[in-house]
Amino acid sequence: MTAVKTLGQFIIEKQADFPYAKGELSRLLRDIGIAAKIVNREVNKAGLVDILGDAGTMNVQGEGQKKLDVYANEQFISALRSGGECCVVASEENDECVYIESEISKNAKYIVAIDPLDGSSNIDVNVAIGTIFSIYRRQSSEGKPRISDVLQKGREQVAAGYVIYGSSTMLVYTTGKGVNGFTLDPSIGEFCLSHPNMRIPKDGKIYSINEGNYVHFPQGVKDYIKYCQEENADSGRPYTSRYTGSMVADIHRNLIKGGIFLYPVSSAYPKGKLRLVYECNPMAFILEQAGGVATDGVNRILDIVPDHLHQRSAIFLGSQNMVAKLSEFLTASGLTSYRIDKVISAP
Ligand code: P6P
Repeated sequence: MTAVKTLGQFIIEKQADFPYAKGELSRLLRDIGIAAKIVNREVNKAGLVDILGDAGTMNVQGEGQKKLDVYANEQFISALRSGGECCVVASEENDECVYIESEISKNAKYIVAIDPLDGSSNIDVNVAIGTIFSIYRRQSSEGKPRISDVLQKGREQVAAGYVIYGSSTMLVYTTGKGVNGFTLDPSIGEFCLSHPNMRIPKDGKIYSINEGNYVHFPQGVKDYIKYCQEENADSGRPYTSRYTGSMVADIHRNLIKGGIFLYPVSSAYPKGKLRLVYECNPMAFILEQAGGVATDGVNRILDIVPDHLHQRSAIFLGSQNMVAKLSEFLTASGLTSYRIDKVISAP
């Protein structure tokens, strides 16, 4: 019986990976873990408490905010505010950045970008939802943090992770030295290491895309979908189509089993639907650290310079060989697509 290793123990143990760290990042990750447990408690009883249904407010995306969205946002911001290690929170649920200007945070050096409850349209139908977070070190040296501290390239992230509230609740994160997964044990109220050193298979047989938008997809994406659907025993095709409409759930499954997640541009979302700063970048960092690839079709996601906080991006990420095959179709259709051989392979 191997000893249980909690998230807290693991974070402290790995702190040695950062010789100059004085514990701030460790405490920041701990604060996020605590908020995740609080949100998990409410997610698990959402069907029982009058916490469902629209809160009547709209977020910056013009989407109806469900009460659980609002609650989760408040919990993460509150945990980050009281933890003292974060100076700015950029949240999907807030039009503008939330600057943390408390006495305890006056020397805080970290920026957190977060989608507090992604996939919230699935709350009412009991499909897995998630939290996605991204952590940067502030670049400005003094005074009020600048928006440039928030709009950094994804490759500047010092950590990224997600929480999936599903059949079990897991927290998966990276600090740039591989990916590790922790499952919440409700009997002790701790996230325990359950998936050490997660690696996505180089190949897979699952493709995840909302095929309802097929007619609006770029030709190369249409061609790739048809490739996935062809009968070819040698390559295990037709592949399996799996799509829940919850980015965290779809990517978590593909990370474990191998697969590709695609959200191309469409007529409804000419720049893509998913948000670069707090959805695409953290997921791209995690997938690359697990040996996968993440691109918008032309650029490596982590190399894109964000223009504004709620900027959207097309995204194709997952198993290297599947993204490479997609890129062949994008190139054949005339797009100067991203070349997988440029990918920085994870350790
Ligand atoms: P569609 C949920 O609203 C979300 O932001 C992601 O979690 C998910 O992958 C995507 O949008 C689903 O979008 O257009 O397929 O419903």
